[in-house]
Amino acid sequence: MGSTPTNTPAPAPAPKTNRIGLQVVDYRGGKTTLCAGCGHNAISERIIDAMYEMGVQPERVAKLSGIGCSSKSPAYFMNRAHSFNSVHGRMPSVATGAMLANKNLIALGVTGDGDTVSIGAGQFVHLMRRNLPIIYVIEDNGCYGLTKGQFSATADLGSTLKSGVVNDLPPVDTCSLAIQLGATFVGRSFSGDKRQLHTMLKAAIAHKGTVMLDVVSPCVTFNDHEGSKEINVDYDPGTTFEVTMHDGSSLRLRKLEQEYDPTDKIQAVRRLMESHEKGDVLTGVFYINAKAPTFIDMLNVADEPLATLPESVTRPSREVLAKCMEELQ
Ligand SMILES: Cc1ncc(C[n+]2csc(CCOP(=O)(O)OP(=O)(O)O)c2C)c(N)n1
Ligand code: SF4
Ligand SMILES: [Mg+2]
Repeated sequence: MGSTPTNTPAPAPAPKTNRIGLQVVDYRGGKTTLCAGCGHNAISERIIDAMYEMGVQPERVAKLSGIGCSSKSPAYFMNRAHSFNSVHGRMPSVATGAMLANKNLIALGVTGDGDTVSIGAGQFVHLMRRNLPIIYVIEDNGCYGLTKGQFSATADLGSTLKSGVVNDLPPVDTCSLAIQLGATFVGRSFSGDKRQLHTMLKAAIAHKGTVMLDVVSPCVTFNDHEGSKEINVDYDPGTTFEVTMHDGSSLRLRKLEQEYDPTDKIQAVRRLMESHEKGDVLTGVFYINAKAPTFIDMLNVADEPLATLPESVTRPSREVLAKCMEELQ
């Protein structure tokens, strides 16, 4: 007698995993509370994908931020990573302390244009010149989203608020500034450019030193309704793309050509300035220096991270302390 054919369903395919055996869900975070269509949400998605694809152990990552909608976003990716939401504009000093205490961490700073270029300008300047190993992402919307959309120092000259107020101050270009100050991997992208941002983040994860990525990230503060949609763009290297923003204004993105040489610092600054003159927002990786020593190298810190050294090594003995006291008398 032949066996009765059964209709057993085919076994479900094994979930996709990365090189360390984790699934993409292992890189997700809490549900976002940011506005629908906010560019910051798209950036969180790209961080999740890039970390997953690069097979980064989530527990090695320290997510660091300041205050702002952008600075809230680390709550929406990589729940398994460490996280520190610091004071407005002060994330760089917390990041520096964390990395000096445990150089095995992968520091990922997520900040806003207000957090970085307004209140945090002093801290930003000194972070960039130290080449601390960190991926520093500015979610740049040209305004203080969290406190109702006032202009930030990256807002374009002549841009207008819904109230009619016109910005009459020139913007700070965070990328030129970072290059001149000493950052060793500097780029700009657009939150809705999945392809470019994804590739840029993966390269950033592989870099040793300060990565400064300025990601133009539209704020829908003044246009936050059910129809507010994420703005997606896809354009080729060497071409321009005109984006219409939520408030009706437009932005002309220009992507660096494939043959561009990112090791030439002077050219990088010149290209940024020339694009600015033309009214273009240049995107791509402008500058890379893979050879510069990092802040950790310069300080010649011990191989074993300070955070995991036993007390017997970090604490001077009673005799040593007594000797110090004697010398002070
Ligand atoms: C010391 C201090 N000053 C001012 C504020 C008020 N404040 C909170 S967020 C913010 C600006 C945030 O702008 P940005 O960093 O660009 O983030 P976004 O919300 O646009 O993502 C300001 C001024 C604060 N929280 N702390
Ligand atoms: S106010 Fe602007 S920056 Fe903040 S969540 Fe909404 S869209 Fe994003
Ligand atoms: Mg902002």
